[in-house]
Order: sequence, then structure tokens, then C-alpha cells
Amino acid sequence: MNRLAIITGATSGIGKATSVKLASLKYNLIITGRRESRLEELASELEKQYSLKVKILTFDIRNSRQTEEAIGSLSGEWKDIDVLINNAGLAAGADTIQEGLLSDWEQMIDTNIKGLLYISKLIIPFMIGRGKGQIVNISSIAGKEVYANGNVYCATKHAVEAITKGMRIDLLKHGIKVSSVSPGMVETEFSIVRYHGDKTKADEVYKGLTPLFAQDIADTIEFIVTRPPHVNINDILIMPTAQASAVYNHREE
Ligand code: NDP
Ligand code: 8X3
Repeated sequence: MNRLAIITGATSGIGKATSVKLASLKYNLIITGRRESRLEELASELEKQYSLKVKILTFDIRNSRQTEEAIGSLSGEWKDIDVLINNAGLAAGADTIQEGLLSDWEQMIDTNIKGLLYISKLIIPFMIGRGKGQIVNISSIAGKEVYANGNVYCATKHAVEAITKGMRIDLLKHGIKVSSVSPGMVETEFSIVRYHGDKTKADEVYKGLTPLFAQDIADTIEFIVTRPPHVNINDILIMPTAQASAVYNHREE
């Protein structure tokens, strides 16, 4: 029987690449995000290519009611979720603490922390009921270091680190594995979103170096979910070769 994974933020970047990777591993999928047409397109591609079942759930993860309705709509075998990939997230803005916008802060806190908690709280009971499951939280180098103008984004990813550790402790007796993946720079829509659609600023982030690609993180997730039952990968910190820390990069002129 196929395993089942739910991936948040599957419309783009790491979530989309992970959906394709898990489809290639013969998982049935529940893919989520706000951009429905992208979810529909991905679902139909994956169903065609891998002959598996894909369900799409379109909702804003910042909204607890929408999240409850979406997960509440799952019935029968769609509740038998083996793997939850908590990926939906963003950085909004790159301003000093004194110049940052409240709206950016709220968006990051509501998505990266509260959204991750809302969906986890709804999925964990299914896993406890089955006495097994695996949660992979997408954190960041920003969950381990704080860099200039990273303030609130870094705080949200530090929170993801603490939540991951807390989940691992509380879910220990239920046989549920909990991991995190903490990437450095990955070229996705992340920087376009961070700079509110300014493509020129976004391109500057990756100028003169080869960043990670979404596929690299999907490969890392593949490693995590294919370990044998007695092995849990707690955390993987993965960077481009041209990045040594949140602040040290090597750029070719
Ligand atoms: P993308 O912008 O390419 O993808 C972000 C995904 O999150 C989209 O599918 C988006 O879907 C979803 N999302 C954002 N807000 C919401 C919301 N309110 N409700 C539902 N879904 C939402 O960025 P990445 O793939 O790079 O980011 C994925 C994760 O990786 C994030 O948690 C990010 O913090 C983390 N990360 C990224 C790094 C990078 O350098 N790119 C490095 C380290 C960590 P939609 O807009 O359709 O709702
Ligand atoms: C995204 C990577 O370096 O912008 O989490 O914090 S970074």
C-alpha cells in the first residue's frame, strides 16, 4: 500500500520539489497552499506521471478556521497520514527592528509559527491514533543564527527549532519521528516574496554564487523519510558550498 504524505506550501520552491520527490517514491499526496491553480496543475502532472492519488487542499494556513475546515474535510484513508512536511513559510521584508513593518512581522509569525502549529495540532491526533508517523519541519540557518535585518524572521525560525524539539519530546512515547531541515540560501520564490515582488533585489541575493536549489532540499527530505524505523534524523543543516554561515558567503566578482 502506498504511504501518504501531506506537504504544506506545495505551490512553489521546496514544497513543490518535495511533492515531486515523494511522488517518485510512490507516496499518495495531500498538497496545500493558497494558489489553487498551481495545486491543480501539480496534482494532474503527478497523477499522470506516477499514477498515484493526490488531494489538493486550498487554504491560508494563517487562518485557524480555514485550516480546521480543510483538514476536517479529510475522511477514510486520507487521514492515514504517514508524513507531515511543515514547509509553508516566508520571510517578509529585510529591515532593521526599528524600521520593520508590523504587517510583515504579523505575516511571518502567523505563517511560520502559528500556521505550523495549527496544522500540526490537527494532524498529530491521526498519527497518535495509528501509533506512528513522521513530521519534518522546515527551519532555516535563520533558526540557528541571527543576522542583520533578519530579526523577526530569525525569531520565527528559532521558534520552529524549539517547537521541533518540544514535539520530539512530547511525541516520543507515540512512536512519532520529528525532524527538521535547516537550509541556507535556496533559490526559490523566497527572496521575491521577501522583497515584496522586487525581482532585482531578489536576484542580488544569489549574485556571484551558486545557491542551493529546491531539489537539494527534496533530496534531503528523501534521506530523512527513507531511514529505517529505528532511526530518526533530528536535524540537517544544509548550505551551498559558497556559504559558510548566515553571513559568510563567497561570491565570484
Ligand atoms: P517559496 O516562496 O518558493 O514557497 C513558499 C510556499 O509557502 C508556497 O507554496 C506558498 O504557497 C506557501 N505559503 C506561504 N504563505 C502561506 C499561507 N499563508 N498559507 C498557505 N501557504 C503559504 O519559498 P521556499 O520554498 O524557499 O520556502 C519554503 C520554506 O523553506 C519556508 O518555510 C522558508 O522559510 C524555508 N526556507 C527557505 C530558504 C530559502 O533560502 N529559500 C532557506 C531556509 C528555509 P501560496 O503562496 O500558494 O500560499
Ligand atoms: C532563508 C535563508 O539566509 O535568508 O531561511 O535566512 S536566510
